[in-house]
Amino acid sequence: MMSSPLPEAWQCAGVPSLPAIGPDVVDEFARTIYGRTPEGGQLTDLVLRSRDNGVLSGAADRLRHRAVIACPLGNLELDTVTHLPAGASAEHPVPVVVALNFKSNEEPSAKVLKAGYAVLTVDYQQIEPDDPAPAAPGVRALFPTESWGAVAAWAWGLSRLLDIAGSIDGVDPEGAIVLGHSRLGKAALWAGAQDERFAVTVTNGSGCCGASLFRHPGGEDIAAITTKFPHWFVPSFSTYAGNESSLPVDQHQLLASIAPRRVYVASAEDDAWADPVGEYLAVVAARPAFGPNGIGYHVRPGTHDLLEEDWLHALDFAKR
Ligand code: GTR
Repeated sequence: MMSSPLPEAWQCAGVPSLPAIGPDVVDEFARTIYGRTPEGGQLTDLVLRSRDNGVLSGAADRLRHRAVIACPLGNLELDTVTHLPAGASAEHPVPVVVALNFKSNEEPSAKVLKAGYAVLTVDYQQIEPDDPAPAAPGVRALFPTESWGAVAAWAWGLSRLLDIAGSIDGVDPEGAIVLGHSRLGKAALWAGAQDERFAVTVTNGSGCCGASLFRHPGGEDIAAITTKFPHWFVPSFSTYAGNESSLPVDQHQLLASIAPRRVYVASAEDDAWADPVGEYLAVVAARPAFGPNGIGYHVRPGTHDLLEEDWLHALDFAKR
């Protein structure tokens, strides 16, 4: 689906070819950019702390849980919020969107819930602090593991949210959507590529190391992202700064690696730092890997944000 008319300049830009996608492609992304998300992390306890009826429209419901996840070197505790649409119950569970959030469990809009999905979310920094030298360690300190960046840690957290979804009455973990914006859109993409339980991956405004092509010039590049956010990736990723053409992969291959599961990419016209043209070209280049309606895209007017309309377009795609 290409839902908006595209700016004319985009239509003549180059589309890279899509190499054959083997099982080793995801390994290559792990080795080069994100680091390998380790196996493990077991949900051992889920305690309901509060339940508020009617906080949104009608009889929508909001559940707050404390989840305990046992990791090899200790426990991680998460304070999750589950937004249930009206009518969701143990007898009538609804599909779920799992999404990390920036602002301590912000609310999805009433229209999002009306679309019939539950939304399960947690503050992303409860999983891993977004800091090159954090005051308190995150989940990466709870694994005796080699190298994985914060984006991979957040992707790990998205998979744990899906584990949690399976223990909440009213939520059906089958057919789950993973969704994220910006740095959390990078994490959603990496989670979708690694965890086959996600039926639909939605990456919004994810830019460099998200949906946009490294080899399309414009916006943030490897030098900028690894200088400002060295903790997001494996340390050796910075050796590609200024040398994008030597990377063994590009982001259309990551999108394509998710097929035949489905992917939705969203851009904003004035989000130059995320390079919306590079995001669009990655979608076009990845398309041969997908069946009809396997990959969707929209670009809307405006700047870098995850708006209600972005949610609604993505959920509309997911329902097809
Ligand atoms: C920017 C960063 C982007 C994007 C964004 C965000 O500063 O350069 O890669 O992730 O932050 O997360 O809002």
